[in-house]
Amino acid sequence: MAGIQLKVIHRKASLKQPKNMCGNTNALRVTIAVWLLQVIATCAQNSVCQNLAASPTLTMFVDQLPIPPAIHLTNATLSVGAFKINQKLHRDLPPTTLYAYGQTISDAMYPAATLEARRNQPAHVYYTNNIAGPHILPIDRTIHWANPLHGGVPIVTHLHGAEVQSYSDGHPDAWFTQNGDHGPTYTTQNYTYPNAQNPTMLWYHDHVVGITRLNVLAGLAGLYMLRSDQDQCLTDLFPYGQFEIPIVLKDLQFWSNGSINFPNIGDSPATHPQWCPEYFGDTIVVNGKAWPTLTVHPRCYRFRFLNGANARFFNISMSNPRLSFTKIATDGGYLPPGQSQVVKSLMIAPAERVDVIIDFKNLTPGSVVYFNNSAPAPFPGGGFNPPQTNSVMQIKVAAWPSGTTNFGNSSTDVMRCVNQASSGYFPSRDFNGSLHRYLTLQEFDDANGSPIVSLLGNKTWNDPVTELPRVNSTEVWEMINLTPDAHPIHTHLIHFQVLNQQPFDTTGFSAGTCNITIPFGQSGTCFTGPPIAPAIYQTGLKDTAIVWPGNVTRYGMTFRSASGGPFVFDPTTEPGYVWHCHILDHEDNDMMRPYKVLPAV
Ligand SMILES: *[C@@H]1O[C@H](CO)[C@@H](O)[C@H](O)[C@H]1NC(C)=O
Ligand SMILES: *[C@@H]1O[C@H](CO)[C@@H](O)[C@H](O)[C@H]1NC(C)=O
Ligand SMILES: *[C@@H]1O[C@H](CO)[C@@H](O)[C@H](O)[C@H]1NC(C)=O
Ligand SMILES: *[C@@H]1O[C@H](CO)[C@@H](O)[C@H](O)[C@H]1NC(C)=O
Ligand SMILES: *[C@@H]1O[C@H](CO)[C@@H](O)[C@H](O)[C@H]1NC(C)=O
Ligand SMILES: *[C@@H]1O[C@H](CO)[C@@H](O)[C@H](O)[C@H]1NC(C)=O
Ligand SMILES: *[C@@H]1O[C@H](CO)[C@@H](O)[C@H](O)[C@H]1NC(C)=O
Ligand SMILES: *[C@@H]1O[C@H](CO)[C@@H](O)[C@H](O)[C@H]1NC(C)=O
Ligand SMILES: *[C@@H]1O[C@H](CO)[C@@H](O)[C@H](O)[C@H]1NC(C)=O
Ligand SMILES: *[C@@H]1O[C@H](CO)[C@@H](O)[C@H](O)[C@H]1NC(C)=O
Ligand SMILES: *[C@@H]1O[C@H](CO)[C@@H](O)[C@H](O)[C@H]1NC(C)=O
Ligand SMILES: [Cu+2]
Repeated sequence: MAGIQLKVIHRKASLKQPKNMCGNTNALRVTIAVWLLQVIATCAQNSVCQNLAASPTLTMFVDQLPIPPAIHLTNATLSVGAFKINQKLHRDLPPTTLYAYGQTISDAMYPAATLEARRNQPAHVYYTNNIAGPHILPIDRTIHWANPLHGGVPIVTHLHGAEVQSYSDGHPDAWFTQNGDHGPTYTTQNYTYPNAQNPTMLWYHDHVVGITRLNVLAGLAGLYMLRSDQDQCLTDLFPYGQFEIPIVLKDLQFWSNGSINFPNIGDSPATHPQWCPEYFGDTIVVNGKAWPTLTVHPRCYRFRFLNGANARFFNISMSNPRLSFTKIATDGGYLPPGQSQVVKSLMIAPAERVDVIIDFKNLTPGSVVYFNNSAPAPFPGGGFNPPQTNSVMQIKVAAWPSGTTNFGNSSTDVMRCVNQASSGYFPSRDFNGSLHRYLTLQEFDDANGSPIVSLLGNKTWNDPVTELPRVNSTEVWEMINLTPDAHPIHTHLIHFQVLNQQPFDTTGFSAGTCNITIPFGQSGTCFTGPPIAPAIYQTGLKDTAIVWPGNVTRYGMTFRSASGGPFVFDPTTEPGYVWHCHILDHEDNDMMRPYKVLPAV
């Protein structure tokens, strides 16, 4: 960044309105002449941030919603490889080249097979890399990235939401390539998952430093279901793939030949030739099909949502106002007994999960329901919402086949199972007297007002570790958002709870004319209002939560297992953990920090 004038921005949207680099001379304000010439010369094949050629128009609701197959983890080590594949993502779209996990190249797919784990039965997964370079998406070599000596496509897999020892956590520098190059914190490809935590839905995805956005967008992602005896009742009522429906949301943009259209000219190309602040596609893909359709019968279904997008937030609602979501679990497990939430919309930021029951019992066969999306992109400012991104998928209600005798259980039966599943996981937590850490979220611009980097705590990924909590301790991390965007901030190893959020004066804070440690109402405070209880979508045990602009969001963190007991492994060993923004374009540049857990005193 030497020589670039850094300017902290406060109120300007990080995403400028789409600018037409190819047609609108007013937008051609790239200051470096070389870049200007390259842009003009290569306009036909290149695409610029937020100005991608529209995807081919695809007929909605023609493909069945795919259900990823389930693989049950056993005591034997499961081998999971990363492969380059071609996959049809819509009836009318030529196959798309993807990277995907599989046991072999022939069963590799996006999303990958769902791994089924049993609580307290440790599993071993041996990851292999079968992908030769060059990368199918453009790498930006000016941001900090793996940069393997002999080329290729580095991978490393993180099991998101898992309580694991850090050598199995998919540390961003623990990457490896097909031909044996590896990053500085690499020690093994044989990962151990203790599965000792609360039952919940996790997901496994790539986490390589500097190219996570490319590897995940290319398809390296799959679900991981951790089940226990305690939620067996629910598992029995809602068998996976039949009445338990995983929903992996994502947005992509396509060329007419089916390839992913990813910008290869950045927003501030003189600084970063490719990097863009956020990737948004105009096509909504669910479980690997664009705008799919699902047929249900009139009964209760369990839907397990994951936002697997790089940057797009989803706010999901149903087109039939009589239907509601009964939310039973979040990232870290079930809501406490009796605290399920009946809601009309689901706000889901990248990497967040929600587990809901929907009762279709009172719908007449032949009815059609849509899952719609209303979240502005970027969130909450908006600017990239082509109308088709408001449609997600279709659900058709079909009559029971003749001869059916089991019409599903009553909602009373369902809630009895929910309460049974959730009992016992909620150790009381008290954050009074905890250590508070004050951590800024900041975005920096070039002289033209284009974003070039985002930081946490004003530190880069490479700066020495500053967050050093102790085993068993509680801490409050105050996320001070100075940017115009909401950021889904994710912590590895532990689940936290959002304690509250509080509006503050971002300008005064940055100028140093007010103090963020002085309570609202007292002289010198930065706060402009009292703390506000977490929104309904911020409640429950979380490993990723929405940190709104203009607010300080407080994470109550306990450095022991979310199930209440101690970790069943040593969390203090190398290479340690990370916390970061889960907008993958931000995480890659440079909104990610290492953190390490110290022994209890
Ligand atoms: C698998 O390991 C568990 C302990 O984690 C043990 O109880 C069980 O017997 C093992 N099963 C087999 C088939 O070896
Ligand atoms: C992976 O590690 C586990 C535990 O250390 C071991 O039992 C297993 O054999 C290893 N698997 C491979 C393929 O190395
Ligand atoms: C698909 O089309 C794009 C845009 O013309 C091109 O850059 C890309 O190389 C094509 N991909 C394949 C696999 O032909
Ligand atoms: C989500 O959408 C619903 C309408 O469907 C709206 O009432 C709600 O405010 C939205 N949530 C957020 C956080 O914007
Ligand atoms: C929801 O999606 C359906 C199907 O595409 C569409 O007809 C409807 O207008 C959408 N509703 C909203 C509120 O966006
Ligand atoms: C589900 O319904 C069946 C049939 O009425 C009943 O036998 C069973 O106990 C119910 N399951 C639960 C978990 O309530
Ligand atoms: C901890 O703080 C909360 C809210 O500030 C308060 O309601 C509660 O009484 C405190 N608990 C103890 C043990 O001091
Ligand atoms: C951020 O860190 C730089 C040094 O790296 C320092 O010059 C600057 O004042 C810091 N800004 C804030 C807001 O702390
Ligand atoms: C953490 O706390 C629990 C209970 O409070 C205790 O049993 C355990 O020994 C502690 N662990 C360490 C490493 O201090
Ligand atoms: C804010 O106030 C605290 C004490 O409440 C003090 O330690 C700190 O130095 C102050 N910070 C600034 C920037 O004035
Ligand atoms: C704080 O966040 C809320 C949403 O939770 C938002 O409505 C409000 O505008 C934010 N406050 C400021 C000062 O930006
Ligand atoms: Cu971010």
